[in-house]
Amino acid sequence: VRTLLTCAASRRKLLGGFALAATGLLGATACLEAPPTGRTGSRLGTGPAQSASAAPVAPAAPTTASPAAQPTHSADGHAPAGAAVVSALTKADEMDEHHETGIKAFAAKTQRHGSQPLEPRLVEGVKLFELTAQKIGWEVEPGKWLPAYAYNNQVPGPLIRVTEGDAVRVVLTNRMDESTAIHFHGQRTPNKMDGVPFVTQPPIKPGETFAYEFVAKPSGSHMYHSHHNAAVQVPGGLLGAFIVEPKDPSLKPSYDLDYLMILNDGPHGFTLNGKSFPATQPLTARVGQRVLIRFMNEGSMIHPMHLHGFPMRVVAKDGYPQAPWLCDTLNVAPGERWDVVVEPDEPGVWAFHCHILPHAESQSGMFGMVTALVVEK
Ligand SMILES: [Cu+2]
Repeated sequence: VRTLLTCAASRRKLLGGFALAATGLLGATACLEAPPTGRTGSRLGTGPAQSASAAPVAPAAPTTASPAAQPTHSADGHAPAGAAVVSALTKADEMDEHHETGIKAFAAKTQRHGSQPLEPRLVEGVKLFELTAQKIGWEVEPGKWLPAYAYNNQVPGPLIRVTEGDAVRVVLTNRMDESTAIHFHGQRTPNKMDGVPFVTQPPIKPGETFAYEFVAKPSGSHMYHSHHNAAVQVPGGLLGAFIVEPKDPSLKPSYDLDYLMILNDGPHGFTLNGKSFPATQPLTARVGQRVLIRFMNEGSMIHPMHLHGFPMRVVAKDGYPQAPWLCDTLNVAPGERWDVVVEPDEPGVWAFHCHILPHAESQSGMFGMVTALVVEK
């Protein structure tokens, strides 16, 4: 099983030819769009990525074109006629250019990525993981640095992977100017390790350290995140994946590649694994490989994740195995984890995005929850 990280080299190689493929992708996307209805907003002006809260973002209303820019319609009422053709084409070109620029920038480089595997120290049979919560700056898309909360300077926090039945100790040091606590979402911990301030423990104050100790169970795709000032700390970055491999490996679905897709929607905009398109990273695979994708929603909104080209076979919900079923759009609600397996049989660059379209695309092009599954022969 190759992990998210070991895929990086082949991902870079595949993307060498991405610009060409992306032109095709742009063409296909453009066909589905309504004709331009007004001036093209600037990327910074219209992208909900700039939204400063987790409140739902209303779809941008089409702006009314100025009378001078209004195309004169021909008798059939559809195509602009005469001089208006020139004006319409100019507008179309402008909008297309914005879209193309975004696609060509994919997968844009930004500093640092989250979900780096965290190696434990073995202390008397216990797997000890160390986390430090700190406020940092995070590059969500090229050049766009935003204030973030982070575990070990990453958004999402480091990937913790253990095996069912492991004795686990997660030691959290709080280097922030506010209190915090960690909840291991989906784990059946002793009550006092549940991580809810004033319910099961006092808040971990600035400068303090707290050790969470429990036996990892049940298996599956789980999460850890702050449970204190959580509507701010979690969208701000205090979250991570907590994967528990089953003790009995025969209970695992069979797969060749293992990808994480952590959704978030807060002060960083709409993000996949802490980055917004075009800085999101593609998933890469070869024809015939079985690709496991672990969706996790740490945001406050539902995100119907839609993969072009291939069905997704759902194999687990919240870490619990399910009788498999097929879909191409999967609602991932806040707090949920869904594991799916995809078996691509057709090479190409396949769009992969949230289907609440204002989370993924504006008149100035794609942004937010957009990535691609890049399939090589
Ligand atoms: Cu969405």
